[in-house]
Amino acid sequence: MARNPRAKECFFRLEATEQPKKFSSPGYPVAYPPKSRCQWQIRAAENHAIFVTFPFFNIEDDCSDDFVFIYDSLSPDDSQAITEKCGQRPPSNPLEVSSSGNIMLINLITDGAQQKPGFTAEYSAIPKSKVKSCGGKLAKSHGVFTSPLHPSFYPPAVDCKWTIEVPSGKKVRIKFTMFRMKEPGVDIRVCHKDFVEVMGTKYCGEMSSLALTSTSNVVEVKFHSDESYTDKGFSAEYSAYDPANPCPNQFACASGICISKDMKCDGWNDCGDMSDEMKCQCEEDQFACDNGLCKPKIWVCDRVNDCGDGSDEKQCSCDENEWRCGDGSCLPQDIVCDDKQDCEDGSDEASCKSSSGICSDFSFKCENKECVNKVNAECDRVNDCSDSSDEKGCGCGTRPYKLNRIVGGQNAELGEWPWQVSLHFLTYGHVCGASIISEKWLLSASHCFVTSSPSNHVASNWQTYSGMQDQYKQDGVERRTLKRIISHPDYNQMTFDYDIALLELSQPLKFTNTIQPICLPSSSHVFPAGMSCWVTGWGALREGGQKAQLLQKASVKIINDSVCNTVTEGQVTSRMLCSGFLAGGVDACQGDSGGPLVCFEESGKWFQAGIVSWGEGCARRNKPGVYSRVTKLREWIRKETGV
Ligand code: 4AZ
Repeated sequence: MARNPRAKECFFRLEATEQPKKFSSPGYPVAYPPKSRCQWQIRAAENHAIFVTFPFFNIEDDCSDDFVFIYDSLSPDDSQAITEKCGQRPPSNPLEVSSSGNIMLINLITDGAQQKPGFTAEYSAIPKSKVKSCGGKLAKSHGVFTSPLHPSFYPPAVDCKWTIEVPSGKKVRIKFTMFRMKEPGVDIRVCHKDFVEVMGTKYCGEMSSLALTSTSNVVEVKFHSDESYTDKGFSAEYSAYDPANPCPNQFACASGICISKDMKCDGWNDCGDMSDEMKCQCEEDQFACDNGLCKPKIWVCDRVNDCGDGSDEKQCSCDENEWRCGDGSCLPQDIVCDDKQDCEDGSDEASCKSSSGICSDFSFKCENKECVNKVNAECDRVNDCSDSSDEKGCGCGTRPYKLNRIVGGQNAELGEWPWQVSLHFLTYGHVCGASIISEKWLLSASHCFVTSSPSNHVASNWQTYSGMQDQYKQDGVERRTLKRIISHPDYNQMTFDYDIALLELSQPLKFTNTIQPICLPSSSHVFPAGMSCWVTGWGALREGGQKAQLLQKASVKIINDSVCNTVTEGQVTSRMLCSGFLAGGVDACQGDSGGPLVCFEESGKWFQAGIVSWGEGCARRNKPGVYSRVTKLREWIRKETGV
């Protein structure tokens, strides 16, 4: 660092007081300089710690190029590193750190390539007692406790102990609603650095569901952070329960949590530890897996390993020299990759690497008419077409913000689904969803516009909101009116076939961190059965329920076409696909219509597989959501919009 002539110009000594003060990176908000080595040394009075929050943070995405390093010391000593961060953070997930003592060092290191706006920071001194005082006795029958300073990063070098005591005869259930104590180079089975310890077991890393039960009416929870690297910590709820009746009118999982009795032996791991699926007598419509689990019979031979031991897919395999199509039928092996569709679902031509140049329905067609027989060749960062047309128009399907994936529940974060649009009709507020496919075009469902009321097809009756997360907040939201609604000419109001509409905006959108287009899959793109995708919207939170204020997200699985056809009693056409869970519980619902079903591809981009269309009710068992199949409608979209 001494060799860098710029170092002196970018060295700051700051004095933290209880009154917050601000600083920002050089060049903010335009861009930080290339090859900078900036240091901010912050000091506070004795018996104080330093708290720093970054309201704005946008550093290059790759931490090996540019990064901010924060230390619990005045020199860059790795053993006292608090954290290293890069990328962009949305305002809903600001970086907030604190020191353990009255000193802190913040370094900004940048390389010669891309320069981003940088950061703003607010620093203040907080009494050390506020940082270090944690733990204590919890004697109520239920309550909440968190790591110090949660949801900010906890400080380094802190130990806390909570003693939870409930009336004798009762036991304690502890549920961590958020848990993140990740540190580089830590084996989460050992947790030798930061940890939470309950009844002799140490927990660290990132956990989405951690629920524990005590063996008596008293339980201790210890929290330890060492000198280096901190994280967001945890938030936990505890409650007393009667061991004779731990879950009144519900099923008690071995982990201690309670679930609805209907969820026992339904083929789904609802407890998280499989205890609801053990000791089940398989019903007539269930398949008995070799490992003792029961799964719905219609899941057998759907190419998803539902049993976990493969037994539900074992007996469906074809002979050695045969190929098994998605619907389970067996055909001679030599029909695979012969550029002819032999299986009904095209699976025999879906994964052919060699490019024979012959075109089938399953090849990607380059602009120069060449064909590429490779699965999902578009936008995968490999030039497959000699004219590179497979990698054209790929500025889509990415989310600029670094997201706070640890937030529990199904509320989406700002910027998490930047292609999601809310469609408002006259004075009704939100009625349908849509997705951004270019600056000027949105994709939605025909049934939002073609109804018994002609006014639904009048463009000027609609308002579109992009970049929205909360229906009551306008920050960063772009409102556009519609110039034109194009519903598919073959849309059938009775069957919902061709349930797709294109919306032309009166004014183009400007793409931002929270407004981005989704990638459209080519007509040959394959979204295999069993793939996990996401559906988003402000629709009803349950069947017949109220619409959501905050954008909701749900992870759903692509369902095999023959299973889809069975459960919908033959109502699906080739322009539709099923996604969800046959056990029910997760689904799109009224008000989500027109919104996107998106899947993350290995190429690092999100593609839209479906448009929320219909379903029998919402989240019912054996009634998955039905979506318009974008691949089948891709050419119509191109013809109408040029996208
Ligand atoms: C609707 O009414 C609707 N469960 C959308 C999706 C689903 C059901 C109904 C799927 O817009």
